[in-house]
Amino acid sequence: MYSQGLIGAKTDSAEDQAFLDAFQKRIDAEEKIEPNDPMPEGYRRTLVRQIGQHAHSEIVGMLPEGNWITRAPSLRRKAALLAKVQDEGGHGLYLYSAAETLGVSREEMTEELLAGKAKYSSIFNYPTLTWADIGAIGWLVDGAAIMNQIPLCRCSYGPYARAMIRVCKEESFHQRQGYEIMMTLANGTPEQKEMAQDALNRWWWPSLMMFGPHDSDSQHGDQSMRWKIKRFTNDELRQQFVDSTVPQGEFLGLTFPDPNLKWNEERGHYDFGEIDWDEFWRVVKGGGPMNKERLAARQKAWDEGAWVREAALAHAEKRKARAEAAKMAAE
Ligand code: BYC
Repeated sequence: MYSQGLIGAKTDSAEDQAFLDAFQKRIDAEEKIEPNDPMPEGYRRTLVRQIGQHAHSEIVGMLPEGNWITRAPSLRRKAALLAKVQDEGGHGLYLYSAAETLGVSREEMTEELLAGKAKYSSIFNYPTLTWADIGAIGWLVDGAAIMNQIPLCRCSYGPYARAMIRVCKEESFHQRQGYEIMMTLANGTPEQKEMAQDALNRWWWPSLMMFGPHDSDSQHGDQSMRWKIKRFTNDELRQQFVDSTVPQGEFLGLTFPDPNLKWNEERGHYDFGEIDWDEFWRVVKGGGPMNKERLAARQKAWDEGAWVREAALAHAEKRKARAEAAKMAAE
């Protein structure tokens, strides 16, 4: 399996135990780490990997929903969906900027994505087949994203934590617009209720996969918890998501596609069935239903935007040359 996050890595950092201990002391004291602060190379790489993956997820995540903007059932739904998809684009931009504070450029991150080296969330490799999928994405996918991202507002790295505050506020509007679509369908005609149920059937398990592998298989989990990049483990967040989402589904009168889902009085949590981890790793490694299409769409956007990047560079060079000429003339 490939691993991202090596871009821009320095190999010459001298990190003796005293340096690592002093850094951990700052983390344990809940101090925020800022871009120019000394930090272990592993901390920097972990953040570049996670923030880069997060940024790519937001941008690739515009594709499944963007697919339905022209087919939204009313002007009101279209306006809300347009705003949501634009918000996701904005989240990608804040996150690329947060990652850039760690010494990696957006171009490098994009090249890693297009080369298939950088990951993005597995959830965006599933197709959006009906309008109900837009409801299910808002309700479940944004719901899972909020569960994961609220604790990231307390991440030890300042720029990531601060970017998450606005992102979470916007995700909360996204989740409500999705749930409202599901509510309308679930209370509509039998065909509409069936569409809502079908969307729940297809999106439930992939939404649980968003939280990553079991804690026992999470490569980065323990270290990221020690560094307070992550505040909860993958399994803890998944359980919180199940506990808060099941009553919402029951309120809609829908059934979750998991015969093992039931309230466990003793634990004070819902028990649920085992995720299909073969499917998870297949999708993560590029074998999901939409992986090829998603990367092809990003490649096309990157190629078609080349002239904009070139024009911006040429403009910057002209301005610099003009400023230099004016300075020389003044001397
Ligand atoms: N999909 O050691 P682990 C959104 C990878 S978008 C793909 O547990 P970690 C939205 C993981 O990267 C929100 N890959 O990793 C947008 C690692 O591989 P590498 C997206 C996954 O980092 C539009 C390996 O598996 N949210 O809100 O400790 C519309 C082992 O995992 C996945 C974020 O990106 C996955 N699901 O924990 C609507 C949140 N899971 O890197 C909504 C930020 C794991 O060694 N990210 N992998 O090659 C995180 O919180 C953490 O990175 C994760 C994984 C919990 C996802």
